[in-house]
Amino acid sequence: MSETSIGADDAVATVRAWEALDSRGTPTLGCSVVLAGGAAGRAIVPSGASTGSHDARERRDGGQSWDGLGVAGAVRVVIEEIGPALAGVPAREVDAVLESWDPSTDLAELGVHAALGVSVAAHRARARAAGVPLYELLAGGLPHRLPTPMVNVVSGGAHAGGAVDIQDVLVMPLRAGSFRTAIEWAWRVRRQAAALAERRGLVTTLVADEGGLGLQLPSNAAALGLVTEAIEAAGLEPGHDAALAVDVAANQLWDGSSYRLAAESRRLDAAGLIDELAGWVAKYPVVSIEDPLHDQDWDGWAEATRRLRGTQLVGDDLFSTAADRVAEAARRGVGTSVLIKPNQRGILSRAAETVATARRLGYQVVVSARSGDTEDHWLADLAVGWRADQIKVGSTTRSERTAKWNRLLEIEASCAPDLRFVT
Ligand code: 2PG
Ligand code: MG
Repeated sequence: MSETSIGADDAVATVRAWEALDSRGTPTLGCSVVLAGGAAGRAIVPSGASTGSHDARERRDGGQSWDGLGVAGAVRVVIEEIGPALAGVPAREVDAVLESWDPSTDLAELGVHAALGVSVAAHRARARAAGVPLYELLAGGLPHRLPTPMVNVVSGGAHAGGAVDIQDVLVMPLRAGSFRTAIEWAWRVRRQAAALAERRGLVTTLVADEGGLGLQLPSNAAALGLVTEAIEAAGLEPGHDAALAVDVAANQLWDGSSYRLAAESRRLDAAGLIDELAGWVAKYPVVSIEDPLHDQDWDGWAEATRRLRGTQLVGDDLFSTAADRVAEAARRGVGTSVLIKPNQRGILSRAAETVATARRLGYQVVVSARSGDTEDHWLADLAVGWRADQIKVGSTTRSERTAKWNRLLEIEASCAPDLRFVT
């Protein structure tokens, strides 16, 4: 570890960076920013497995160390270049400096690790200097609201060794009344899903990247059926108290000519996949579908938006948290909701611009963690500060997931009278 320092009140004084590990054991970057007045912020950067073609780039080292996955180069950039350049810069201008440093939309020069680590750490330092929580700093005076959680129950795809093809089957409490109750309901549903699966002789102790159950089920629809049953077994009414959300993560299924449902030995074209999804919506209480088609298929997305009207259609890989792609979607009448993953853009101000664009164009905002996440919980503050409608961080197990739920529970408990829970 090394550092750079200089002095002057709320200006950046010291920037440190180091290598860390994420929840999959993949190297990542930790960073701290200390201001001259002594206020400090730190951040660890997450990383995804299912990525979009427009995501900002990660710069990994290659070579022998950490089998090529290390980020020592990014650590060096923070310590030797970004730190000295930021010395004396007011903390609120850090993002602007990063933006002008690398104006490319994919952050090809700076890379996600260096940029996001510094950006989040600087925001936290600012909040500390102002004596307010990070969510308060980001809210800009607007009343706070807590997002509805989308909680992973059954995992598949790239997060669970392809146990089923779709990446997530999540439960979404609809009428919980408070964030705490919403998490308790989701917790009950996950427990019931595990109990039901156990009774059917399935192994439930092996969990996937995001803490969801990685079950060897006969079909994708069977996963939807199981979670629907679990909602009932938890004493809740499916479709009324709690519903299903699905992340198809279709980029992972697309092989260049068709969508491969390996668990069912089937191949579908876009129209076939849309039919399949429409069938699920008719049969199960599905209220939200993420990435129903791959991220280059604007026409397929437009068709899915028409066919699945009434169902939330979330763009993750489609948007890559980029404001211009949200604007393009609005022109084409595509999707209803934007997934916000800050590391898809790499600088908080850019992700915030996408949130603002989504709102202006009438899209819902869903803030999301990554499948390779960390014990750090800054995402929870972002979701509250940006007044997200929903948040998705994985299941109710595994510390990198519960860190975010726990932070939201803390925020609700600490300022409940000022807070509105979104349903
Ligand atoms: C997603 C995310 C989070 P990953 O696809 O929505 O679940 O996964 O971080 O692997 O992109
Ligand atoms: Mg996704």
